[in-house]
Amino acid sequence: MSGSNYLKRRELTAALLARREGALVVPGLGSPTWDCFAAGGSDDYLYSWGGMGLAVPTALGLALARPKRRVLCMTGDGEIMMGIGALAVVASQAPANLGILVLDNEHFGETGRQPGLTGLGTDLCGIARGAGIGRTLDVTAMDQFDALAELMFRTPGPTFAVAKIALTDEPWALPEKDGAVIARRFRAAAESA
Ligand SMILES: Cc1ncc(C[n+]2csc(CCOP(=O)(O)OP(=O)(O)O)c2C)c(N)n1
Repeated sequence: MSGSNYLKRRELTAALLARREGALVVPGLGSPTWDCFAAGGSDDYLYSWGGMGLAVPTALGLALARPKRRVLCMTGDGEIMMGIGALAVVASQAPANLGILVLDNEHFGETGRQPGLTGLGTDLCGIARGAGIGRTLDVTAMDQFDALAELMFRTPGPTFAVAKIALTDEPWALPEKDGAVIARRFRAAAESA
C-alpha cells in the first residue's frame, strides 16, 4: 500500500514538468491538475475541472492534431480506470509524440480516499502492454526519474508509465476555473511553436 517510502507527488511532478522541454500537458481532473498549478502553472497545461476518464482521449486527440509537439498526459489511477479502453485506441493510433503517466496512489484521493483497484492487484502497465503500448515503466523510486523523463519526453511514443506515489494530503492549488478561458489560452499555446 501507499507507505511513506512511496514517491512524493509534488516533488515528482515538479521535477518532471521542469524537464518537459515545451511539451503540452493534459492533467487529469483533481490532484494532477493541482500539481501542475502548484509547480508554477503554464498556458501549456490544459487544466481539467471534470470529465473523469477523459484525460487520455483528450491527450490522444491533441497529440494527433499537433504531431510536432510532445504531449504528456498525467493523470490519476482512478481517472484512467474510468476510461481504460482508450489505451487500445492510443495503441491503434500510435502517436509517436504521446507519453502517459499515471500518478498511482491506489485510492480516489480527492473524493475521500476510497480504495482503488490498483491497490487490489490491477496492473496498469500490464493493461497498457495488453492494449498494444510496448514501452512501459513501473516507477517506485526516484532513482528511476531520469528513465521516466526520457520515456515521457524523448522516447518515441506512445509510452506509458505508472509512478507509485504516497497517499498524502497536499495543499490544494486551484488554477483558473473558467473552461472557456482555459481552452482559449491553451489553444493559443498549442498553436505556437
Ligand atoms: C464521472 C465522474 N465520477 C466521479 C467523479 C468524482 N471524482 C472526482 S476526482 C475522483 C477520484 C480521482 O481519483 P484519482 O484519479 O485516483 O486521483 P487522486 O485524487 O487519487 O490523485 C472522483 C471519483 C467525477 N468527477 N466524475
